[in-house]
Amino acid sequence: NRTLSTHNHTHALSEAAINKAAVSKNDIRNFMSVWPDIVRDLNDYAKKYDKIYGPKWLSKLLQYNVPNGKKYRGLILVEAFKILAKDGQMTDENLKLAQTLGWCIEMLQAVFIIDDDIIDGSTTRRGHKCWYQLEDVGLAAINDAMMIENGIYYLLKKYFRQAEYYQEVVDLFHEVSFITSLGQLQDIKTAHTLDLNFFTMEMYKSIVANKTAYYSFYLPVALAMHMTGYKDPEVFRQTKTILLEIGNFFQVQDDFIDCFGDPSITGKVGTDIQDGKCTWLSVVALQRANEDQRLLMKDCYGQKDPEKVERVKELYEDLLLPHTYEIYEEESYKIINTHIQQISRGLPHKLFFKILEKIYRRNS
Ligand code: DMA
Ligand code: MG
Ligand code: MG
Ligand code: MG
Repeated sequence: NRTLSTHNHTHALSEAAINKAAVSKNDIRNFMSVWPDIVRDLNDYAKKYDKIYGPKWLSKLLQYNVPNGKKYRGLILVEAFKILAKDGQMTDENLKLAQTLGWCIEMLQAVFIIDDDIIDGSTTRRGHKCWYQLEDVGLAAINDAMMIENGIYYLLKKYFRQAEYYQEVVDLFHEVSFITSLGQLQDIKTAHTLDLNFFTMEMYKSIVANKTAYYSFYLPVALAMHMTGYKDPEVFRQTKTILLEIGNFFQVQDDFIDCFGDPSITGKVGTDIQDGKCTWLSVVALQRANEDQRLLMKDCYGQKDPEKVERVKELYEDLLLPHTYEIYEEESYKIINTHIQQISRGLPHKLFFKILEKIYRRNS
C-alpha cells in the first residue's frame, strides 16, 4: 500500500482546527469574489486589439489555469497584508488591492505550471488534463503562458500605477520570475545529466529555493510588506531566510507526493522518477544506498519503462523512505517553528506560524 500515510495521523479535530477551516473557507470565498473583475479587466484589454479571438480565448485560458488550484500563494499575500497592515491601512480599498495582487501571483503560478507541465511531460493537473494536453492547445500553450504573464503587468499598471510602492512591486515580479526560471533550468539540467553524483542535498536545496521557494513564499509576503510600507532591508532579509526554509519544506512534500501521493487527491500523476529529477527522495535514497542499490538507481532512474519506475519505487520502500519522510516532516516542522521564534526584528511571528500551519501534513 503506497498511498500517503501522513494524513492518517489521528488528528483530533479541535475547535481551533474547525475554526481554522471555517476561516480559510471564508478567505477563499472573499478572494474568489475579486476573480471576475480580473477576467473582465484582461478581456477589455484584449478587446482593444482583437474582438474575435482575444477575449474568448483569454477567458477560457484564465478560467482553466488560474483559479482552480489551492490558491496558497494568493491567500498568503492577503493574510500577510491583514497581519502587517497598520492603523488606517486596513481599508476595503486596500484589501481589494491585496486581493488583486494575490491574483497576480496566482497568474504567475499559472504561467509556471503551464510551462512546467510541458517540460516535465505531465498529463494531469488539478484533476484535469494539463493545458498543453488539450486538443486545441498543444504548444500554443507557450504563447498562452506569455499572455498570462504579460497580463500581470497590465493589472499592476491599472491598479498600482499611483502607489508609492509601484516600482518595487514590478521589480519584484520580474526578479522573482527570473529566479524561478533559473530554478527550472537547474531542475532540467540536473535531470538531463543523470549523473547521480550531482544529486546532493546541497544541490537539491539550491534548485528548490530558486524554482519554488522564492515565488511561492517570499514573493507573497514581500509584496504585502511593500504594500504596508516596510523598508528596512534587514527585515526583508530575515523574512527571506525563514520563507526559503518553509519553501524547502513545501517542495520536499511535493516530491514525496509525486511518488507516494494519491492522484485522486493531488489531481496530478507523478513524473519525477521517469524524468530523472533531483528530488528529496532520490537524494536521500542515494545517501543510503549500498553499491547494488546505487547500481539499480543508475540502471532504472530517469526512464519511461514502467517496470524500471516500479523498481525505483520499491527501492524507496526498501530504504524506508516513507517512514523517513514522516520523521523528516515532523522534525522540520519543529525546527522551522524554533527558527520563527528566534526572529528578532522581523515581522510578527504569527504570520509565519500561519503559513507553516497551512502546509503542514498536506497531502495535496
Ligand atoms: C515546481 O516543480 C516548480 C515550478 C516552478 C512549477 P514541480 O515540477 O515539482 O511541480 P509539480 O509537481 O507541481 O509539477
Ligand atoms: Mg512538474
Ligand atoms: Mg518541474
Ligand atoms: Mg513535483
